Formats: sequence, structure tokens, C-alpha cells
Amino acid sequence: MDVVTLGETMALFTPNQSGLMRYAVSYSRKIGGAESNMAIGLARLGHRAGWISRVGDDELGKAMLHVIRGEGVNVDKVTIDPDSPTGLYFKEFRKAGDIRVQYYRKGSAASRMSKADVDEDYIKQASYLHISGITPALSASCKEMLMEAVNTAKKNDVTVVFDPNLRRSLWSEEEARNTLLDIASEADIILPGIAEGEFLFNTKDPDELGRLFLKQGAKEVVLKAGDQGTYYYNHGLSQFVPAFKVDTVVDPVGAGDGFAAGYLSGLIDGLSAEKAIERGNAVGALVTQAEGDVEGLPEMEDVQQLVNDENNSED
Ligand code: KDG
Repeated sequence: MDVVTLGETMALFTPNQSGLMRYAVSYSRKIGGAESNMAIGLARLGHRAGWISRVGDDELGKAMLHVIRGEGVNVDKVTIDPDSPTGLYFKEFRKAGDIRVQYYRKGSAASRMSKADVDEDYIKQASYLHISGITPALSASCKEMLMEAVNTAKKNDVTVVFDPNLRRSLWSEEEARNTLLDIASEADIILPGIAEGEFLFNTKDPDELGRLFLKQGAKEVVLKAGDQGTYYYNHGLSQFVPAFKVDTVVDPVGAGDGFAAGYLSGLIDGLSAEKAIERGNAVGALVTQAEGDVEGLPEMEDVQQLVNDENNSED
């Protein structure tokens, strides 16, 4: 296995019309969950990814498992929980550029994950453990589970990759800040956005954020500046890799997970940090071109085409 990840995936309902969702009468059902989005992204690029989670013993949970398994992600460590439902999430397209999300996930099956869901043998066969800051916001037992997974990875020399994925509606600012900083201090590679950096350290300055995240404990900081590009810092190097330009953003949700998949794919393939970030930027850009959290995740030839087109346009 190249990467193991863990976290909640929800059934995602999107109204079939834009505008206020209160007027919507028909919806498309999809799936969304930062960690499984990333795992599907890796599988589409040809890598082996495993996802640890819980889903409800209901049709939505089973549909979700079909989709994720069908995408080629290993779901051996996904439990079907008989006592609690699969979480739901609605994505409202109010008007161009104004997308809102509404969760119905309190008490969901995934929020009941606990240390018991962490299997050392499963994690230790991977090169990377990918985690996000959504999981510790779900419940105390999820937070414990995440820390257990991190400790298990560290004990077995599995590189810990942390995407803070701040979701303000899930917890208080204070708890979010303290917990995300605690996890950041355990991670080998951290993938924050500038806004998340500002939330944690009260500055938007990329170099300052790079320095602060390194001081916090990360060995590599990959700082995402949206449609501008991505900054990279380790203890000897700093770099900026520009983003790919896209004409219109159809749906930005999931672009960060796509970036993580592209970046990890580059590391798995032994690329330099710069080339891995270029791949991450390409995947992130392509994700924004389709509606849905996973629908725009590209295959390797789409990524290569975007990278080649960009290089040719520079000649
Ligand atoms: O990064 C995209 C995710 O935010 C989305 O798929 C749903 O996992 C999700 C969440 O908690 O918001």
C-alpha cells in the first residue's frame, strides 16, 4: 500500500438547480469526504490507497462503499456500524462563486470511530499515513483514534502527512487551534492553506508561515496559496511553484484533496518537491473543472497533458 488515510465520508446531496436550496426539489446524490477524495485521487493516478472509516448500516453507507471500492481504494478496514447512520452533507450553489455547505453528521457512524479502528498491521504496510484536521473535530473518540494512528505510523516509520482542513462549523476556534497545532507538531509533512496558516499563527506572510510550521515540528511545509500556486519549505530550501490557470472554476470543493493526491503521487514516484507540487497543482486545478468533490479527479494522462500544454505555452 502506498498511502493509508482515515476519516469520514458523507453522502453528498447537490440541488439540481442553483439558487437558494429551500426551493430545490430534486437533488443529485454523490459522495464527499476529504480523506476518501484524496484516496480516490491517488487510485485514479495509479497508486494503492487504503481508507479506514465507518459507515452506517444503511443504503447510503453501502452506496458509498460501492463507489469507493469501485474506484480502486482498499476498504478492508471500513466497518459497517449497525447503531448509527451515515453522515449527510448538502452543497448549495447559491450563485456564481457562492457555494455553501450544510452538514448532518452529528452522531454519524464515522463520528463513533475510536482507537479500536486503528490496525497497526494495516498502517505499517503503507509508506504514508494521510490525516486531516476534520477527523479530530468529529468527536473525542475520533480525536483519540487519530492520535493513535499517528503514533502507530511514527513507531513504524510511516511518514505522517497532515492536511489541517479547518472546518470552523465543527468546533470552537480555541479547540480547533490547539488541536491542529498539536497534530502539526507530530506531522512530517504539513499541507496547510494560507488561510489555515493565518488562523493558526496570525500571519499571512508565506515565508513567516513556512518558518513557523517548521518550528512547530514539520520537516516539510507545503503551503497552498489557491489559484496563485504553492510555497514549499524544508530546513534548507524554499520554493514557489505557480498554479495552472483555469478558465472557469465550476466547483472548488475538493481541490485541496486533489492537490494532496497529486503531491503524494509525485513523492511515491520519487519526483523532486518542485515536480511533486507541480503535479499537485495540476490535479487541484483539474478538480475545479467538474461539479462534485471527486468527479474531476484526473487520470495520469490528463495531468501530463495539462503539464505539457503549460510547458509548451511557455516556449
Ligand atoms: O475537502 C472537501 C471536503 O470538505 C468535502 O468532501 C466534505 O469531508 C468533507 C468535509 O468534512 O467538509
